[in-house]
Amino acid sequence: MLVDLDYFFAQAEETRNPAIRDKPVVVCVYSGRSEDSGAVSTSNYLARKYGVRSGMPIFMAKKKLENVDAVFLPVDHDFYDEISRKVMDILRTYADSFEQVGVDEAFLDVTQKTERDFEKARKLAEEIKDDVRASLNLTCSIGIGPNKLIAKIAADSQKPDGFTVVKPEGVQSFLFPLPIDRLIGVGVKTKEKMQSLGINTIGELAAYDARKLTSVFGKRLGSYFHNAALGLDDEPVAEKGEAESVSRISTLKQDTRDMSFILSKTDQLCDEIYSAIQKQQLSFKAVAIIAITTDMIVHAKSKTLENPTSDMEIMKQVVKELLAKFLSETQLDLRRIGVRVANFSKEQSTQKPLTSFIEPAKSD
Ligand code: TTP
Ligand code: MG
Repeated sequence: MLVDLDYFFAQAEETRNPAIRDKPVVVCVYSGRSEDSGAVSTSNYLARKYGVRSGMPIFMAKKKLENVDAVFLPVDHDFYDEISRKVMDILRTYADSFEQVGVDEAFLDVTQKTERDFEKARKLAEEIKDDVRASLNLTCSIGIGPNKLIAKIAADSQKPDGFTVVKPEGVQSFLFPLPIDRLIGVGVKTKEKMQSLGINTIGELAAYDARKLTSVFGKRLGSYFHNAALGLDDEPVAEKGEAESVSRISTLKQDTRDMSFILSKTDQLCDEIYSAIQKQQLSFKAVAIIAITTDMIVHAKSKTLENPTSDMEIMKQVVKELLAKFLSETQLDLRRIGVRVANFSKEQSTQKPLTSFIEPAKSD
């Protein structure tokens, strides 16, 4: 599935100031050259009704919202990044494998989790939507499909708060009527070129002679367009770079701040994480807890170890420390608790890496 947050920057602004929710909200990148020079980053759906679009000059957006009680705000990337991290922390826990793309989007491979059952996937997606709304007061749009390409197009096809499921047998009837620029990789220029060949819909692209297509667009792109138009895609969902982590999160049987009660849950989560990372022979160097208090605020506390380890007792011990620290800082009960380990290295090294002599252990 692909999860995409709705009008992300503007929605983030609404969460910190709910009073603006029923007004057009426009988030802007001010260039600083003159008062209104710069471009619109994004806007809420109310502003979009007036014709405001991402990338539009600010003065034009102001013109569209003349005599309307609208809110114009400067971008605050630190704030959006913080919310993005919290969202991704939640989403990650629902996936067999997870791939964040951009600040407000992620692919979740849920093949195993749902046993390839699209009805189970539908229920899981509903759970995810409820979870993101309850924890962070944000809506998102979700697309479910047999591969990443279809999931992405499905997610784009209904917004905001959208939900679109495309089963394998429904792929072609979903895709074929769509205009070609809904296909990932078809921009303005490609669209014009295809239109000059008489191709206007994805169905027409699928029916177009594959050899002719490669003679126009080259071998690589031509065969991509041909396969994509047929809904074919086999790219795996894979977390890129070093950000990889494994996490599990769970709702407590009751709201509580009882240490031993919570620890019995985190121990269980640690066991699950341990079996997941053991299979891949990974050592970890960072441990975090994710705590959602009864006010639905998501807190994360993490600690970086001096050396990578694959020892589950260390994992549990650090979780205990972090939990004790967190509980000493809040008066509230916990509603949900999660554990995350990260900073993996492949070898089960017992030897101290050189860096451990330079880098002191830090906790944040
Ligand atoms: P998108 O997911 O493309 O847009 P969105 O979340 O605002 O709206 P939608 O409901 O259609 O998903 O982009 C995510 C964020 O990236 C968006 O909130 C702001 C930023 N962005 C820009 O700064 N400039 C742009 O031109 C676009 C498209 C996005
Ligand atoms: Mg979005």
